[in-house]
Amino acid sequence: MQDCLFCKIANGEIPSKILYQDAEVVAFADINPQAPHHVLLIPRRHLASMKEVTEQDGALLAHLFVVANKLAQDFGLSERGFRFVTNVGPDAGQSVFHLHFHLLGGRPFGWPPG
Ligand code: IU
Repeated sequence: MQDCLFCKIANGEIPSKILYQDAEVVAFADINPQAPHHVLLIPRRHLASMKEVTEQDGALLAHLFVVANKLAQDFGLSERGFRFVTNVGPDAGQSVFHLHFHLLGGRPFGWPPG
């Protein structure tokens, strides 16, 4: 999608620290990390948020979760744990309107989130 920051990151128009990519998904380091490990995982296909996800996206999202698991393992987060979240809309603080999941780890997190 034109003028979408994360589409531009996914297709290499805007540089980022890419940690994983394939035909369907891209994982890159968050520019403003909130934990020792803070990675964003996105589908290449533009979806504005989780609100646009349908049954047809099942395989894509399963794949994205498997990639996230693999990255968490690679970062050594499997034993202590990690957080995997997506923000949807204003109350959740969504600021970029291309579906993305935050993979956060390397420190303890509070619950409920602020
Ligand atoms: P949010 O869930 O929409 O609030 O998350 C957007 C994230 O995108 C946030 O953590 C930003 O630090 C991150 N980000 C980025 O990694 N690169 C950018 O150029 C911009 C935002 I703008």
